[in-house]
Amino acid sequence: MYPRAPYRAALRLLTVAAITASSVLFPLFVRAEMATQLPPVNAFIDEVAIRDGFPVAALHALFDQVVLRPEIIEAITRPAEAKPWFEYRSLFLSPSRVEGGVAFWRANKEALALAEARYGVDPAVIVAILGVETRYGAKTGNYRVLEALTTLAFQYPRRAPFFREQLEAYLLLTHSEGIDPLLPKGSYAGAMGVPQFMPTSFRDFAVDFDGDGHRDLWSNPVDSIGSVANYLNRHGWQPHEPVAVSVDLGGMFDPAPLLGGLDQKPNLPLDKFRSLGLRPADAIAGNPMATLLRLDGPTSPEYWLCFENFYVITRYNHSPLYAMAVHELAREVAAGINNGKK
Ligand SMILES: [Ca+2]
Repeated sequence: MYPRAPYRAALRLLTVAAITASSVLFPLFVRAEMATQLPPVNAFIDEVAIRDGFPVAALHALFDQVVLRPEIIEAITRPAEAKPWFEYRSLFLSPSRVEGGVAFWRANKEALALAEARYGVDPAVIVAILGVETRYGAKTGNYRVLEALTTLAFQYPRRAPFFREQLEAYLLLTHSEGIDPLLPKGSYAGAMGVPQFMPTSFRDFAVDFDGDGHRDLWSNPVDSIGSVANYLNRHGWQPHEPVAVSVDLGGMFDPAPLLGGLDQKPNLPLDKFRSLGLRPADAIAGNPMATLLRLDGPTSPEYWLCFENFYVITRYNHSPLYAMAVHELAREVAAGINNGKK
């Protein structure tokens, strides 16, 4: 039943009053801000249309449907990597994540064996990366990738060039893969699928590992496994070499001058650390290049010697905390697999 006319008029007045009041108090909630209301978005569209040969009208029609998401700017300014190590570690080393890794490994053992044969990468590390990123594909993110990348490209000045490059790569990627760019979902930063590839990584390193003609990182664990292995291989993974080893300082008073740089690139031969009295918890063969890392334990610092493969994992996510979580999860999942074989 429709309200009678005088009632409708009163309702309209009330609505106008409510909107006016709320736009003073809560301007963000009045209505969503559309991307094409921002002049730089329209300039970007015109640029990309010329550079990549997209029809300009189609791009404008696409971005007319893109809503800017202020909550993404909030999320990116408080990442998990800002936590101390012992808190960060507990997020990723839970028993359920270890058990999930053992189950994922068993369900995908042929693809993992093939990835190791083709790319030389330890299956435990591939499984652990997928576990840390998305719990083996269970949590791939609920933001529209197009909206996340557009918001970051135009409302996060600190990294605008990076996200504009990712946005352009995303348009090219969805075009070449025949995907509607409005559909894929991902993290608040626009990372996609089981392995959380950014668009440039997807274009450069994703592989169709099951040979069905599509690179599907959203729902296909086989393509995801091959793509992570290819990514690590292309960033210099060294087959059968160690990642990191916990180290006893052997009474050294101040290890600070030995600590590696921010990027954890190995900078000294292991024998140098051995000669200074540092004692690795596990035997390490040969004399590989290493770097010393200090992490915040719950009561005192932890020290680790990290090798080239640790650095390679930081190419996936530029954080030593991330690489160490991957390394420890890989070890625990591998132990679970080996226990099951006995
Ligand atoms: Ca495929």
